[in-house]
Amino acid sequence: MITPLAGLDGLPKTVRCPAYRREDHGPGIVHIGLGAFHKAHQAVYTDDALAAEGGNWRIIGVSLRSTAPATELGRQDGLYTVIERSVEGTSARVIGAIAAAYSLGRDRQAVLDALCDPSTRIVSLTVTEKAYGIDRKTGGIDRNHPAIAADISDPDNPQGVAGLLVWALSRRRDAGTPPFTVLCCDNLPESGSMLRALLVDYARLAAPHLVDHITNAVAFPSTMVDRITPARTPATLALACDLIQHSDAAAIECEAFRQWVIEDDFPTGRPAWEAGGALLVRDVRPFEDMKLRMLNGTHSMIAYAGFLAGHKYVRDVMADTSLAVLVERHLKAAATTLDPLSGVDFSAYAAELRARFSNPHLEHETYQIAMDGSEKMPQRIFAPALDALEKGQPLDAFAFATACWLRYLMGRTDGGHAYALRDPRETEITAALTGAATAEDILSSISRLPGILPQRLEESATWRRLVINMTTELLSGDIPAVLDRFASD
Ligand code: CS2
Repeated sequence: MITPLAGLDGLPKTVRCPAYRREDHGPGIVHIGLGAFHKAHQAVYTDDALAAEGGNWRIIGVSLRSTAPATELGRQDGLYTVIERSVEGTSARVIGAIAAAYSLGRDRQAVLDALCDPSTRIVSLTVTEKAYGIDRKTGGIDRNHPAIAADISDPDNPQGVAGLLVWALSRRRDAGTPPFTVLCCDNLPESGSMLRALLVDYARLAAPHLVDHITNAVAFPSTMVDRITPARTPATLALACDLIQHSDAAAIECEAFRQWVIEDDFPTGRPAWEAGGALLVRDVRPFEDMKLRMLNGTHSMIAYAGFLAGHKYVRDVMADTSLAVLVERHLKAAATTLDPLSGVDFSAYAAELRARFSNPHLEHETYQIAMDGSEKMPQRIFAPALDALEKGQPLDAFAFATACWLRYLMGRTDGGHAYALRDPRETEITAALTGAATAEDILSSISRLPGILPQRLEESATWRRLVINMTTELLSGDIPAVLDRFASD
């Protein structure tokens, strides 16, 4: 009989288990955003760190919105399976790094207590780009963002990232507790400075006495995080059950590859993440740019072009010969915008990415990656496009990705099938595009939305011409044929 995962006894020998006694290690991290990516990434590195060097560094996981992750993990004493899948095979590992799992709505007091507890020395985050409430034009807060607006009007009852962190930093300072280190693990450029600027701007309105403290006394190391982690499906849970011989409602699956580059700035200490292979460096920016432009930028291009061409998974896009050519071109164009990075060969990195995208065991949906484009395109496509423009390099690959996104924003496939954009600015985008029929109308309508397309790019006649021509072709129907044409150009 299959019983639920509740402890480590009775697991098959093939399953890797925590190599430390969980009860010997107290919590030291509060992690906000208890999704699959955190469970596949930072929690795994922390598990390795605990096994190698111990310490009180287990994680209190917090979901801001849903209750499911906390419920699933709560029932299993924080244990869950990571299924690692590569061409070499499939393996299961049970992670013990999560000490407690909360949902803000349900366990509010426990979350606030954990944020204020002196034992919490790091607060890390994977909440996705849209949850921060960044105004892309100013780098400060977007006052129309629902969580920011709610927290400004009631800062003592925080709901969102900025509100919670500033509230907790204020309480800690009043209590004479050193501030925690804030570690942003989302796919954002200069993630540490970005989050600091956001909190400072929020504090100006909600807690002006804290502006200096946040500016000078709190560390915000930047990071580059990487592990492809598709959304979980019923097949994931069935596979977990086969592998661990127990049911595991919190299991996730991901690729075997993982990478973490971290700026080493932790005044109150950190787990020995290098034991899991993390690279601790002084400057993360070049790694962030490489990953955001080559991996994530190509991913977004794959998502829009692939979805429009009728491909469900990233691996199907890689098996399409025309799209594979366009992927290779995009990787090359993105690499060309980067400054050299000592010890890293961008063409080897590109080859590795092509192999990772082709992983036959991952069901990574193009529609999943297509989500939240207005939050992703600026750092993934427009920033390298701007650099290319300034360096006099070709803009074609970035214009192509942009044209695919614009076509995707029409919300309807060639065959007339309507789909939701799943973008935080969906209502605004759809309203802006109402009545837009030509590529020129579409580009102008999206350009008018604040904070999406950089003005210097819009001012480039070459850029506009390329985007308009490519979008016109994509609007002409038979997208696979259009993609074949682009690939053979
Ligand atoms: C993807 C990322 O969904 C997306 O936007 O590009 O989640 C990607 O899989 C990860 O950043 C890989 O580390």
